[in-house]
Amino acid sequence: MEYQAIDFSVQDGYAQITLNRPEKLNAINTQMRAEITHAVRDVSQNHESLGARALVLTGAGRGFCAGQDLGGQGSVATMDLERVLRDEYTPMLRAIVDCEVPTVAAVHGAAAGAGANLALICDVVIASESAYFMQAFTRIGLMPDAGGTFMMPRLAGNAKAMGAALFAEKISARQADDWGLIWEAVSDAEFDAHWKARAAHLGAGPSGAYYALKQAIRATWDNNLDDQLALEAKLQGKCGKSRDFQEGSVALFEKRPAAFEGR
Ligand code: LHQ
Repeated sequence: MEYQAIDFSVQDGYAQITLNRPEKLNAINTQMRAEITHAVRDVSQNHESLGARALVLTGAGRGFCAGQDLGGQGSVATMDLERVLRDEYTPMLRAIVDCEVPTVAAVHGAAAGAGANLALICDVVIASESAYFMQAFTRIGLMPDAGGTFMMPRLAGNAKAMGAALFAEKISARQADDWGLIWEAVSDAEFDAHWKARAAHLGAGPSGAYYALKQAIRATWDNNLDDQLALEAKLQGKCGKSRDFQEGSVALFEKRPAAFEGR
């Protein structure tokens, strides 16, 4: 697939999807959704041959993403939102959640509406200090979508999820960090180097263990304790047979960093 609305690259052991409609604050249109979905599935299925043990989502220009492309005046009136969400957003969000490598949203500037929730559904969110997250929906007479009503209460609790949705205010990166919405907020000056170092760390990591822990942590939302303990045992059983576990345990006793092969 030839990408137009995104850029796609692989470097330092990680793949990178850059939302690339900076003149629209990377607002998401049908084309961008299709391209993100395709690229995420490609990374998930072909991460070994691509040499990518992590996937970063980031935005070109001065922000991460302003959510659904609302087009010009009047153009949303004809849009069938239920269809767009069901047929276009859901497969994209599912692909991200199911991706076999860790997903990292590197967020600077605005992350608004579906753009905020696209970031929040990733496994790790790293934000620059001046970034903000906005459940902008009620400002235009909508309710949060794109997984926002699922992720927000689970990450920040019901009180913050309700307030963020009802008041649709900007939540600063520091606030998002304090609430537990994101993994970390870092200074603007350090942001680029920092998320790249994080991504490269994952890019040199034990990808079998990463995939297993992703499955376990996602499953805990639906499981009871017994189911979760059983799942941990099954997944750890697999990790225990990996070359990376052999290497990791040998390296521990040899007092050197492990050189993981990602298998
Ligand atoms: C935009 C957009 C945009 C197009 C800025 N679209 N152009 C809905 C419907 C269907 C299915 C599924 O889901 C959804 C959920 C949604 O995501 S609904 C949309 C939710 N998002 C919003 O309501 C955010 C709208 N944008 C804003 O409130 C502001 O742009 C923020 C606060 C994000 C940033 O403000 P500024 O930094 O002041 O930037 P700006 O407003 O000047 O925007 C820059 C340009 O981007 C501007 O174009 P222009 O030609 O005037 O320079 C905007 O028109 C354009 N833009 N958001 N969603």
